[in-house]
Amino acid sequence: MRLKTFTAPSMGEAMQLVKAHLGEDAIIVSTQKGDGGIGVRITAAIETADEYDEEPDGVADIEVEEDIADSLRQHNVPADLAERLIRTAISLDTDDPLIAMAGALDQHFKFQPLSKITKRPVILVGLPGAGKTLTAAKLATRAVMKKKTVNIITTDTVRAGGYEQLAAFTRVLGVDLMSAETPAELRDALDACAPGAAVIVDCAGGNPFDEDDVRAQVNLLRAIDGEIVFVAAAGGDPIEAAEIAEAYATMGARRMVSTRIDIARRLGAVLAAADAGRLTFAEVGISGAVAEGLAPLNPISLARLLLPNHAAVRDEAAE
Ligand SMILES: Nc1nc2c(ncn2[C@@H]2O[C@H](COP(=O)(O)OP(=O)(O)O)[C@@H](O)[C@H]2O)c(=O)[nH]1
Ligand SMILES: [Mg+2]
Repeated sequence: MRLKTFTAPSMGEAMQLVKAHLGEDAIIVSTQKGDGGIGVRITAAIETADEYDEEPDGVADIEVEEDIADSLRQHNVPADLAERLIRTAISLDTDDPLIAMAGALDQHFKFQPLSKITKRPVILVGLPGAGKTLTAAKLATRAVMKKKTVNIITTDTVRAGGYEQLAAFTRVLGVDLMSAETPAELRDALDACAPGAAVIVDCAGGNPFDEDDVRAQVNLLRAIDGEIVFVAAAGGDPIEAAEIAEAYATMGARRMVSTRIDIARRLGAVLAAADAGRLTFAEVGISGAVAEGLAPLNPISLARLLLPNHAAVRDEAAE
């Protein structure tokens, strides 16, 4: 398989580039907005000659279908979502399970990394222990490494050690940390941030099924114009993850960070959450370390996580 990414001012021009470079048989794996929201970026793939097998028509399709169905089952992806993904994967008419999986993921989900966090404050919400504070520290580290000014506001003032945990990171990074308990304090803290700074708001974990908790969280979220990002640890029960994601989507979350992807052995809950909450995949937490512990997700990297043996199997076959 050959993968190539093309950037052009419009979809039509990008498609022309794909055809010119990879030919008519190219399969579109993902389409995204270009950098800064300008233009279009298309990733396309083409199977290389040595990958064509000599099996009769239809056999390869069945193998792809089986590979994808097996991996979705192993990951505990809910049956209805798995069925939709398999149907799309088959329709792409490719012999390569990785391309089929990536293409299906691209059609069913949206992907947009959190790299451009300077415009609106990024507000991290989710269950207690989801990984919000570590994600805030990772985002701040990334901004500092790019020499951007970053301010962090924590609303986790009640829990013992809530502030201290973050302060330990921000001291090392030399980043300003403020705390805000009420909507008015949150507005004040935002006003006090450095002009043009990237702002990250680390929220206290709440219970999305408790009316009082939800009201308090929503009041804080409404106090400022921020991008609400749902943070959830990968693994666990897919149905439960879907219900939690839906609850946070109702509170205004549009993107999702899945943490502890390095620990999780089944990603059904991650897919089910994004599907139920119609959440855009932003990033994944790939380690407990602050530096380099966060990675953007795209259809291909997610497909690789779901088909972990695929690359190894193909490499073996090529030997
Ligand atoms: N291995 C690993 N650990 C993580 C990751 N994200 C968070 N953690 C750990 O998960 C625990 C809870 O994280 P924390 O940020 O305090 O959660 P919060 O309650 O949502 O703020 C901590 O021990 C973190 O170090 C990750 O991506 N990988
Ligand atoms: Mg926290």
